[in-house]
Amino acid sequence: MKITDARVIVCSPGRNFVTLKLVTEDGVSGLGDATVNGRELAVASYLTDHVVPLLIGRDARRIEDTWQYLYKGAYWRRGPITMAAIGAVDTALWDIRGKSLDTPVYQLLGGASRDAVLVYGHANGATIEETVAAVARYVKLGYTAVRAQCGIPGLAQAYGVGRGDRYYEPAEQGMPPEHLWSSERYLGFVPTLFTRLRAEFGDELHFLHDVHHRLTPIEAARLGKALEPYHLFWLEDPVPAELQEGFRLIRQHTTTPLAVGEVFNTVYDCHRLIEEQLIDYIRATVVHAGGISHLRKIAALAELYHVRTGCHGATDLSPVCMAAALHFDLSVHNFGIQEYMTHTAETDRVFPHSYRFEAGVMHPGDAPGLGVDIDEALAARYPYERAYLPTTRKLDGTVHSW
Ligand code: KDG
Ligand code: MG
Repeated sequence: MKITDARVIVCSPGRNFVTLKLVTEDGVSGLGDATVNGRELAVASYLTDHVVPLLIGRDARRIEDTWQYLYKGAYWRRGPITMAAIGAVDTALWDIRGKSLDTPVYQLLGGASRDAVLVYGHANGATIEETVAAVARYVKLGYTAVRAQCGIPGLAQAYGVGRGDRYYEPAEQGMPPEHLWSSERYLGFVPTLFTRLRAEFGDELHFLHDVHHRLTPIEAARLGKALEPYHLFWLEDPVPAELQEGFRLIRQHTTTPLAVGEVFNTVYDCHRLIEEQLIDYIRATVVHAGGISHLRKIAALAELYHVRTGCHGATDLSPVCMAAALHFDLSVHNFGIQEYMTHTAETDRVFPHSYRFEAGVMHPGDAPGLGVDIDEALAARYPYERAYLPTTRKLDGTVHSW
């Protein structure tokens, strides 16, 4: 089953996506997401200029061998661009395998370990009252797990808070906007938000919160401790995670569960976090961590250490990645939760899919392969538009992690 065609489709139906489409000599096609938010064309070039020539003529059934060939054979390993490109090839090959065997991908991954996949939605508001109202809307839709973000008094912008009623979409056209940040103002305010949310919604609803890499370990320890009475499902990305051992300090001080990993590319970014049980949830996902094959290896290591999965699922991960994540989530034993942000109607039209949401859970559907397609003619009507994620500075002008 030789690969005869491989092409990269860059489109912007509401936001930019990079999609790899592989076609075999039998006419079976497979899709992989290769989107890296704000650096899309770098992955498109990596694929078109360097990977596609290596794929033509290869046996589409050799998924693991192709992964190793692209990883070890490149000499220059790891990094978000390389791993997104390898992840797209891997995902497309699983899609092809499922379609050629007429079975959904999760059946190839060991079958369903659960009936459906628990997801969390994003509630946010400029004020606590707006956030309370947003959480109530998610509860009404059947969600039992909700991420809550809120504007911080004294700061003009806060991570995770959208403009007006729009869902949150941080990338913007033009030059990157600069946001101001104060850890002091943030740390003083966040416990107030969760006091109010627990008072309003009681004890059962799962609450999650994303710090988005902004604190130092000792600040994160203080926040985790302050939030213990509100028993969060998780506190996400409390610090930048290049320094894995930095999590020891946080862990010594708080029982608030920790989730990390949306920017991780390989198991080497998280093996110490997992083996020392410094985190509770690993948030690596299909597109940015080398595809379904590599993500399964991360999950297998995590399973040994009581760490569960919590795949990143923001809107910059295309419906192709969302579908792949749901097949993975349904199958791995140590699944924890899946992030779910709905895409725009244009995006959903460009990527018709069989996955579905109902009452707080999702299912990938039973279509052969991933159950997601791309309407290439429609995609061509939404050309790429340069967009950047924001950058952050502290109040004194020092560059800070966004
Ligand atoms: O591209 C960046 C986004 O994917 C990220 O900011 C979203 O942190 C995020 C999340 O948890 O969804
Ligand atoms: Mg996050």
